[in-house]
Amino acid sequence: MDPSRLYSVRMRASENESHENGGKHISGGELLSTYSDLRISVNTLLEKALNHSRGKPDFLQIQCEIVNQPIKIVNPLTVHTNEVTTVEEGHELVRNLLEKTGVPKAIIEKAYQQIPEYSVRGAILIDIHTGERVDQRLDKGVRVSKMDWQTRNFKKWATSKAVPYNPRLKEALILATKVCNHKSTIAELCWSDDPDYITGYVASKNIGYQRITQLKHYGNESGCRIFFVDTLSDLHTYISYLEEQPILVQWEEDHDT
Ligand code: WAQ
Ligand code: MG
Ligand code: MG
Ligand code: MG
Repeated sequence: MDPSRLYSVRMRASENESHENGGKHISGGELLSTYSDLRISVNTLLEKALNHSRGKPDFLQIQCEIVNQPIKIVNPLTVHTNEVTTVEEGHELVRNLLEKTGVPKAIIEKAYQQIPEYSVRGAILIDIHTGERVDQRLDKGVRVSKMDWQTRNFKKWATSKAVPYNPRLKEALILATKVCNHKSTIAELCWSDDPDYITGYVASKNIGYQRITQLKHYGNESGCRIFFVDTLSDLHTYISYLEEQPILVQWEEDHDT
């Protein structure tokens, strides 16, 4: 990839109406592409939108724009898979892991009480001191973008870690790595809104990317993406980091030792 000419490519798709007109979110995606790979990149996101378990889109938008800011290279979070046998066990583990990252117990419970209220196409930000949602983005949430991981390097990493080549894991690990790389992020909690995917995770800089094999039941279309933050006064800077700072995940063998 020629880092001097990278494009940010973003896709969003919804059913009935566009997102801003109340349509149901089907799919979103973001990547970085060279100019010469733009056709392939746009097609990758088009395929993602057209073949989605949440439904067929009536509204679909793909946008390409050149990245002007310098790109930051970041090592991926360490991945660990926790096998659980029930959804309840999964959420018990979520609570334990979040506590380990430094989110207070009462704030974790408050967040859980709020989860059913959220139906957003991005992430919501919860302040770890108050337990209140602070992003004020309503049903949009904050969409993290301008991030990617070159396929060859990802495959090298996956082979070395004996992780199956899973594009969903790749996507989520890129996002979590970017989000947890900011000092104001205390932890992230996520599971998919896709009815056919039940593995989720808790991530932070310290505990890494902790996959949990069951965080909901098959068929359930309620997802979750919460960033627990300690941002105080610089919320605007934090959100612009999430949306604007270009990040390339890159793994070097000797980084892990
Ligand atoms: N920025 C912010 N929020 C996002 C983004 C983004 N770029 N992408 C998705 N979300 C939010 C949005 O609200 C979605 O509805 C929700 O997250 C779930 O997104 O095996 O597939 O893409 O290790 O459905 C995690 C486990 C899978 C992967 C998560 O999420 C693994 C997943 P989805
Ligand atoms: Mg999506
Ligand atoms: Mg996704
Ligand atoms: Mg989804």
